[in-house]
Amino acid sequence: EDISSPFRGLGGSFAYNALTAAELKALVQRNVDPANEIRSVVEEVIAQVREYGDRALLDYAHKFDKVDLQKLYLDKEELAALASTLLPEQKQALETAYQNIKKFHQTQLKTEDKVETMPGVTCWRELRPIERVGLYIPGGTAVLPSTLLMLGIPAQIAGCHQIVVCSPPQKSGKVNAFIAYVTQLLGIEKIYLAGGAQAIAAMAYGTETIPSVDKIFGPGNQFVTKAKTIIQSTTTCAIDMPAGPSEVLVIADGTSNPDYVAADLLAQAEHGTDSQSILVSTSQSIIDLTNKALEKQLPTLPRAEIAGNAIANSYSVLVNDLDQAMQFSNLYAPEHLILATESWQSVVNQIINAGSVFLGNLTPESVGDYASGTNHTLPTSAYARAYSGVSVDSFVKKITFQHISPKGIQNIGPTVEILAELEGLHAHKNAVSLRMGK
Ligand code: HSO
Ligand code: ZN
Repeated sequence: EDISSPFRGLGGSFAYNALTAAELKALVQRNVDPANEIRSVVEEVIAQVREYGDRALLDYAHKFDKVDLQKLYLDKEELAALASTLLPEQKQALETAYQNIKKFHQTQLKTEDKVETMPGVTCWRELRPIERVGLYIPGGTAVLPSTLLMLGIPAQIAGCHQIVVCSPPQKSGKVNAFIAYVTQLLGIEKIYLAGGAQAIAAMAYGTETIPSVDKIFGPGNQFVTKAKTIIQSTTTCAIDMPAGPSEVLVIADGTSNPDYVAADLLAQAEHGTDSQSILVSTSQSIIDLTNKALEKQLPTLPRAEIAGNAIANSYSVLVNDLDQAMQFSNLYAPEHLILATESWQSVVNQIINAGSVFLGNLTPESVGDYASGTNHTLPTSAYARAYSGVSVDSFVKKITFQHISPKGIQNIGPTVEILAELEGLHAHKNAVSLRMGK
């Protein structure tokens, strides 16, 4: 932290009415590719993993994770030994989260009705799991076992045949014990010890030890994200979504509690110095009180330095009313939106762009991050304008089917014949005419 400019809460403060259209656009702009300069580094990592497989992964573990691995995975027994070190209340908390997330995601698996578009012409969709999926669970400054729950549970519900989990090894050559316990809840028997861009390359191309997959999920640092976008455009392996720094937008009015609002802004800020915590309020005094509460709460946090930097890079926006707040929020398209107001019901319908929404003064983002049931893998960097968060849908394909009966071919045949004719595609026309008995 810079001692010449003591922490005073949110770094920027704007008034919505004073902003020009161009200023507004600049304010909601996130740098969608801050990591372009690391492309060549990541391309080199991918090339090494393709060429040398396990050997490259062991070398990278030595170089980046500072550990000499004997093998590139932990098996069921090793995971069980790690998991056994958890306290009973820790196991209980992970189990409660597991149950809630499972309950919520199970309802997403729906069978669709068959539709008879014309007599004898029946169309429908059926779900099939993506066969092989790869889940990346970051290590780094904060290990996130909750992310394994958020990705593993929908994969399990979807019925994916093979779930490959990669996580960077700790200096002990193991993974965090909480992650090990979650593998037990999910019935996953192996964790592959690979991190960073090299883990993504391994799951995309496969190595002697790590199987290749059809789709890769999970957050990560700039190197991981860059690797995901590269493999998405150069292989048939898909990815969940482009991931940027995490963000929250809190809408507050005279009915908000500034201590709660500050706590929510800090919860987001402690993820990383590049996190964004945006406060949009109808009340200047709530903004001032929130900044005071930030000053008070920040020094109590173990990750104060990270959170303080993120808050200093964030801002508040003063608006006339909740309608204007929603206009700004929809433009920003936040990953997380908190409606910290008693009047949340009056604005819910106006939400157009957001990843996940938290309603009222007693609903912090933290509950959704861990345990309420919703998924925390969400679109950042304004991708919420077009993307949804991870769900069971992300782990399935929806295949369309159709069946034509003898009556059906007579009913639909003439339409197809005419359309084929007007496109000049006579083989298309014939495929129908023959079946009509012409
Ligand atoms: N807020 C993060 C998820 C998370 N929080 C994991 C705590 N652990 C991104 O949505
Ligand atoms: Zn979080």
